[in-house]
Amino acid sequence: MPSLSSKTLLSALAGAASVAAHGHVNNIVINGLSYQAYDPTVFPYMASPPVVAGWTSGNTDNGFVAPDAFASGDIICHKDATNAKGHAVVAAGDKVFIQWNSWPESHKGPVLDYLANCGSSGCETVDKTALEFFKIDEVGLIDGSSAPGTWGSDQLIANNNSWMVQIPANIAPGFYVLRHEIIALHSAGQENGAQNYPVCFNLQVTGSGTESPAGVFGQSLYTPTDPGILVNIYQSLSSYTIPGPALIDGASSIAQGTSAITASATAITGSATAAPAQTTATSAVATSAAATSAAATSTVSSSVVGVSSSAPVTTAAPVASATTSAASSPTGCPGAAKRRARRAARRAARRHARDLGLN
Ligand SMILES: [Cu+2]
Repeated sequence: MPSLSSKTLLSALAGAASVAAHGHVNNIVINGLSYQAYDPTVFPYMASPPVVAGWTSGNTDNGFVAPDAFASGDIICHKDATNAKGHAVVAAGDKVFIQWNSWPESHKGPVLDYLANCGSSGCETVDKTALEFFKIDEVGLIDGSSAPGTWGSDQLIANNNSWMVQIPANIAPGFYVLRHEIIALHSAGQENGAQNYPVCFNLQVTGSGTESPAGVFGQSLYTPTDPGILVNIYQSLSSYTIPGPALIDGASSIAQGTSAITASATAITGSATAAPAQTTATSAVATSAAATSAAATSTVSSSVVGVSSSAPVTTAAPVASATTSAASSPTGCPGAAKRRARRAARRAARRHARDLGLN
């Protein structure tokens, strides 16, 4: 649409595009139980959003955290994230299936997973800046022979926009934040061009493991010039250095696959060791906010790829798109820095529109 290329319209378009084409995590599945995630495109507009195991976050546009925010709290669990008020239960050694609602093919890059121990009081009140994350899973460049290569993100898309991560069997029982992340590298050839999409969940890990691995503060995970952050993927690559610390001993990135949903579960509150409450049988999932996981229920259990086609309805999203795309990048910086940030956000929005084939 060449005649409509005013900046305003462009960023509005890009905002709409990012709602349609970017993604967020819809739910996680543990041993057949589906726990709803925090939906950043819907929950902020609800009077009383449900208590879930996913941390709240301010990425109402399904947007990203840029490298110039790597030292800020936003990199930990996404923009303005606050503690989830509930948690899911998982045994060490078990798998967590993380279901995104969609992911754009152009947004190639690594998929990473971390844990951080919250201490005995649980993760619902922990100070996120005090969390020390250790890495339990990473998949970067799978095949770089033909630019822009095949990446963890491509594996995620091929796996029904979902990711399977194993909680290491040697981890001591306790309350942990699971930090899952995709880093999109389509614009990473220039500084501040990478895009981090982190998302956090509260887990109670049970079992008889004994390890308490050392970790890294979220604000210290990456720098803007890490070789895996500032990298041009539009050339054949023989190797890629996945950013962040090394995997802990005992962790391994497992083969991808699906996790059939047998019931939906409500996040557990408080610090008691409780069996997860199964609120609904599979057949009854379709009530209220679980509409999207109902789609997941029928499709995932029959092992067909198809959740994303019906899931991203997210009707409330367009409310935010036009305004948030430009204004929501780096927040809280006064004057010139703010204007610079707005310009950067507009550039990013234009890049997105281009990437997504809108212009
Ligand atoms: Cu994007």
